[in-house]
Amino acid sequence: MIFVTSNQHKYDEISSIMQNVGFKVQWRKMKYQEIQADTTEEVSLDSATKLAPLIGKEFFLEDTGLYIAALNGFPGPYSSYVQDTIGNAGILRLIDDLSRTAFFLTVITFYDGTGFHQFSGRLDGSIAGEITGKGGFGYDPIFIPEGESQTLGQLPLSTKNSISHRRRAVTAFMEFLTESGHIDSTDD
Ligand code: ITT
Repeated sequence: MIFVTSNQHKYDEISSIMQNVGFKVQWRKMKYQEIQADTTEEVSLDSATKLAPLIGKEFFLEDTGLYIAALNGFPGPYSSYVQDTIGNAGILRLIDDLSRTAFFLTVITFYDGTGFHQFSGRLDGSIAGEITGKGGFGYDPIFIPEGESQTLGQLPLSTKNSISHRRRAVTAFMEFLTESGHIDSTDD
């Protein structure tokens, strides 16, 4: 199964989750243009729709956003731009003494050769007081999952992979593949 992403961390997380249960993942390393839209679902579907004629066979991609309640869901679909501009330190400055409730949302879009299917996964938690931990990537050092006392930057990757937004989206995706009796033609 081809997974299109420019992000090595995403590939590592997804391939480890899927390969553990017997799905092969092939990395198509590609940076593609993303539209700015109101939801992560729209961004993910638009990207897949543009890539489908180029790839010409089944593949999936995913879009992830960090949604902060006190900022009305910002940065959400703008997470990539915000990480590249103000970064984690900028997010901490924006939140200041506001409520720290937040969640990650991953939306996978799968192209099955004719149509598109979406699967999402969410991880609730809160924004940490400071940037902590060297593990993970992106917003991980400022995000504490619900029920944990450390950030995703501090927790082992195996813990992140067992509870994450990405894990939940991938699980729904794999259930769909199994239930629909899907045979991966890229494995041949
Ligand atoms: P693609 O090529 O797959 O688009 P990307 O890194 O641009 O890779 P996104 O647009 O989905 O991916 O990511 C939006 C931002 O959110 C980006 O800055 C990521 O570093 C960050 N991010 C994504 N998943 C994350 C995770 O599991 N933990 C922390 N930050 C994450």
